Amino acid sequence: MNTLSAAPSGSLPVCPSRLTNDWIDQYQENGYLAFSHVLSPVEIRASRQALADITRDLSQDPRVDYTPPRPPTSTSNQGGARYARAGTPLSMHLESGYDPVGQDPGDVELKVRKYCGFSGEAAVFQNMLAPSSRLRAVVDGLLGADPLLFQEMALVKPAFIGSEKPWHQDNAYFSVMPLEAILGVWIALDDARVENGCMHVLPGGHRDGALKHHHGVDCQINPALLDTARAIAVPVPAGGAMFFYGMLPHETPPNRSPERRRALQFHFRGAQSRLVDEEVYDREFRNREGIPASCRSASRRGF
Ligand SMILES: O=C(O)CCC(=O)C(=O)O
Repeated sequence: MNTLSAAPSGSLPVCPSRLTNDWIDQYQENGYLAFSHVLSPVEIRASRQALADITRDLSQDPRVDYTPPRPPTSTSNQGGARYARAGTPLSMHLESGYDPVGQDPGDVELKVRKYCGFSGEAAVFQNMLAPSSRLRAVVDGLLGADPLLFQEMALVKPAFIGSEKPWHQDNAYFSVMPLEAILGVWIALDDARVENGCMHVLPGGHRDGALKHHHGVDCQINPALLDTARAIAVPVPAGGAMFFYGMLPHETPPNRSPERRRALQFHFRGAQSRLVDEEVYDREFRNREGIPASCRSASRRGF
């Protein structure tokens, strides 16, 4: 892994209010763009506070559905306790092996690994997604007018115990066509560095087609299928963001550092894209040998 060629987080370009053709060319060439100052310091603070409020609300409200942790296994990082508010998309997932019952919300917050469906919970999230926002100026510049937000997660790597997200292409998890019409936005709420689990990408890898996914600790690509010597780390300062193709292979390593790493992630699809059924997607998202390569096809085939 070529971590030395990663840009120091302070040296990212400031997010432009409008994308020039040079930026668009760079996106098409490398499969991603990374900018600082997508969120203001006020938005960073408000986002962190909103996640803390969600943690307190979910972990203290007896009406919320609670799933206790499963015994940790070496093969899955998804057996942690979960909270979900019925009738809403909001849920919160904790790291494996942690029992939050009876714990202080401040302690629980330090063990969260993921929030789903959170954007309706605070104005700061709605504002950053509004058509007039800096974030949307980039998304619209890359995907065209009126992109559709179809997935949102806040992804956290707690200090010392944050688990890895192995190599994958986000399109392996979806079933949207055409494949180029998906864009992920990953926004750092803390300085994201190699040590606390920043993004690592394979520049240009979005042009190499679909790679076979299987279920290991997560739905992932066998690294032997990737030229990981080409991989680079993409450190991003708090408030900065990476915009990337759904076909771009990427991963984040575990966090063994004392610094927590929080991020927001949104997925948009182009206005003309469409959701297709599994059979249609299997014909589209297949590897060089013609084998269906998505996470769902891996589940069906038992790997
Ligand atoms: O934030 C992370 O650690 C991983 C994000 C990611 O790659 C994903 O969820 O697709």
